[in-house]
Amino acid sequence: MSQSTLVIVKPDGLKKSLTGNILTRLSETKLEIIAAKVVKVNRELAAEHYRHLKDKPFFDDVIKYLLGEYHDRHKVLAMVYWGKDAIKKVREIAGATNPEEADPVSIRGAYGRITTKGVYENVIHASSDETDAEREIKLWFKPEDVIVDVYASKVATFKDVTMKVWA
Ligand code: IDP
Ligand code: MG
Repeated sequence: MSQSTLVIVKPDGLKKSLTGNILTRLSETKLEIIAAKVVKVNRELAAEHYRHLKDKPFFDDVIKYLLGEYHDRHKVLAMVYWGKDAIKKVREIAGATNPEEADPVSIRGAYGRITTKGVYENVIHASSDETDAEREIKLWFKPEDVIVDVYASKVATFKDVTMKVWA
């Protein structure tokens, strides 16, 4: 069954110039990229993305990490991968959450680390199930950013919408 999954190259991945290596590893899945953008993450987006962790002792660290505060790289690369069993295939190549326990040939096993402060710098995010994938993709992307209609959308007209346009 075709699925979509959100992949994020986190700030450590960008700082360490790992984007090319990560995309090469992910291409082993033969999945299609159907959306991609560089995002300057704000606190609201990070907190909503990690809302399932809000009661964890490491919640503040994980927010700071995604915001780029530990890497002086205030950006991430967000992508949607699409195809058969996309969620499982990407999670397998990503590896376990704890980079020290992850398979050494997985992305997290090869490139991740736990800092002396205890932050899991595990290089990428990958959605863990279909419910999370839908919630996360709708959080990070607008319907027109995703070139396959993976979720229902509608046309809405707003009065007095202000937006930035090219000068
Ligand atoms: P996942 O990213 O493998 O889906 P989640 O449990 O959803 O794992 O946690 C989200 C992120 O929070 C992880 O990728 C990692 O950066 C961080 N994290 C999770 N568990 C811990 C922990 O026990 N200590 C420190 N950071 C953690
Ligand atoms: Mg998760």
